[in-house]
Amino acid sequence: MEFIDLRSDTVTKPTTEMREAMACAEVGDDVYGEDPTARRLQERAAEILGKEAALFVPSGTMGNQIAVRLHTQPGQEVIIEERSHMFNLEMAGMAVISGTLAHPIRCADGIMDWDSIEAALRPKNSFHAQTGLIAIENTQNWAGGTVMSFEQMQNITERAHNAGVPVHLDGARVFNAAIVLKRDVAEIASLFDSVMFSLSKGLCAPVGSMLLGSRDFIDRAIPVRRMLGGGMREVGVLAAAGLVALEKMPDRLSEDHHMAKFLAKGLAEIQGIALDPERVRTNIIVFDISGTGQTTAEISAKLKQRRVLANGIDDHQMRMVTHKDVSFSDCEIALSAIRESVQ
Ligand code: TLP
Repeated sequence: MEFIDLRSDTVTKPTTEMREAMACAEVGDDVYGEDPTARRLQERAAEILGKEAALFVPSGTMGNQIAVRLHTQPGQEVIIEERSHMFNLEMAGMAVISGTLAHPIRCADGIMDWDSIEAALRPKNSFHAQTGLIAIENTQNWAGGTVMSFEQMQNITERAHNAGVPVHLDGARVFNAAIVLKRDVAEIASLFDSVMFSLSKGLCAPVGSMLLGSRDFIDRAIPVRRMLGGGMREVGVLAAAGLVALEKMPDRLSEDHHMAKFLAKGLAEIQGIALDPERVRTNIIVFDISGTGQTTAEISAKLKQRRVLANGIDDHQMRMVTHKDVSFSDCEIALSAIRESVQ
């Protein structure tokens, strides 16, 4: 049975071109640094993002957590938005792996601003854990794919650097942000000490993310990746798909944004759903279903019976994500299914 899967852009299947590239990939043992395809992917990612070096990692979570480990000392704090992936969905990794404490702050639309960050910065004394890192997520997933402006990123990173605090970008969907901001991803990446972006979300690769930073940062990231079990062997079969993702897929992400806008407009007309479609700028829609008198779990179950998959992020808020493997007509079907499900 075919489902219209709006749970995430992580569900995207690799393209035919990716599968062909995987089948023919030149490979070697990457733990010895001998996989030519993984090396090519890393070089191309560094080039495109304008960073000195890049590292292929199995997941975005691992990329983010390596960054925390390298930027911080045990006993330090990481300032982060309350709805961020690194705070909510990475299994308290920053505490377990790096001995750091998340210092979450709540900002409108999940978009951090300098005033809120400054208020959370710890004074340099012997009473407080020191701030070791600021982590920004752009686009911001759980707040509904919201986008922090270039100027805001510039302001935050500049002031953070003046305060001696590094800034990491969880740019799982940085290519989506770049489209909305009409900026090159390299301009965005240049502001940050390190960047993680995902190949396996809207870019449709089956597996993998990239961690980027200075040459020294990436040299130090390699043993941490190994410690976390991310040293991979003939990984060129995956990197080959990653290369196609990186070279060919960013250009089509705007289609996902148009589709999300279309879906959001339809959703906003349904009684019991609270959503401002004007605020949907990328491929993620988060909407409140409290007005239907049902929980997200109930609605998800009804949608599933109608062959539409979508999950709640809590009891009241549902998330729908558009991607390559759904179409405008799928969105129309999903809208009918949700109309029936909320009644
Ligand atoms: N996000 C997934 C789920 O884990 C929620 C999704 O379906 O959106 N940063 C951000 C902003 C993310 O959205 C995700 C994954 C990650 C990091 C982690 O990437 P992976 O899943 O590769 O570890």
